[in-house]
Amino acid sequence: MKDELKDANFPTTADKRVYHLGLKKGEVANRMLVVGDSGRARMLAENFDSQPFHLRSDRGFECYTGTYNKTPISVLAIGMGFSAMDFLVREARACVDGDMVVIRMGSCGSLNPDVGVGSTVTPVAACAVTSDYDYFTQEDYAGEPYRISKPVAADPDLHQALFSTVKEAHEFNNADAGTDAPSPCLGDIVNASADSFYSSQGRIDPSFADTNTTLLQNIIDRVPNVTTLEMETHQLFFLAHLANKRQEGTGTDQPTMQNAPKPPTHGKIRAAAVQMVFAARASRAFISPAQVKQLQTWVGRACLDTLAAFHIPVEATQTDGIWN
Ligand code: R1P
Repeated sequence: MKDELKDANFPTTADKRVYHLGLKKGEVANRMLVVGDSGRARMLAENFDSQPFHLRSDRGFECYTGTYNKTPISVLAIGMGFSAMDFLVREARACVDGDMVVIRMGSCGSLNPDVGVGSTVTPVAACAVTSDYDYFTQEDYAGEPYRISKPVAADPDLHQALFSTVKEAHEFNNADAGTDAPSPCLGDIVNASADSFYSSQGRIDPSFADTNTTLLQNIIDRVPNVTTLEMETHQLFFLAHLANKRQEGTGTDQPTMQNAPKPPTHGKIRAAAVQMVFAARASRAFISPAQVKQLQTWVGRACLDTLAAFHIPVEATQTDGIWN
């Protein structure tokens, strides 16, 4: 293989901005709150101590960086899906020195009738549900149409900190009051992240040969404690796992090469997620706009409180930023 093909390059612009997020060092804080929706990010940024830095990239990624309780935090809106989370984690990693502490706050569907619309879940782990493309294009293929991976864990300390803050906020806001269905606050469930909103989340669409009528039951049967479905959390936990392996000096496919690239001295990625149940898959109930607004407000503050209070060793924190 030609040498230049062994290491696909990491594109940056002339002024050292990562290509898709449009950000450069100093514009992103070590503590990140990641959401899918631009309006949700804007609303969260209203909690900052003062007017934050804001950048929207040509690719639609948005970043607000400011301070919350005097602690630098970035709120990022990334859109949807595995690849959006991949761009975020890899390109933000290239912009930040030291540890990265990342919370995803997103919406999800519930597979459990006891976890209704308006519930909040803080998953301990997430698995991936992906189409096995060969099943759909190859004759006599022996595999199944969808692959369900083993779960990858959240960072245990960040998960615990996030869950206890969310639970306290849930009780304080009396979040169950006035709802018809149960809306508990759970911290011991597993999430399934799917590579499609439709096929790999078991939505039946007569226009496509998705072969997914038994998929939701398969997920429930094979993944203990699986409760929610969405589209990004597994990629976040998975990339944190890969980054932390490199920091430990393992996980390279070139271990014997004398000039094998050394892991950058970046620090760890610590990741957790909180999910708000917008859709109950069995009853087909969907959350109301008023409920969304209320839920996002207190869950968002719980995420910001968790990030601001989470300990990062001083030497693992970036000090040169627009927030100084
Ligand atoms: C689908 O409507 C989107 O909503 C959920 C899913 O993961 C997917 O991205 O997340 P967000 O509310 O963060 O966008």
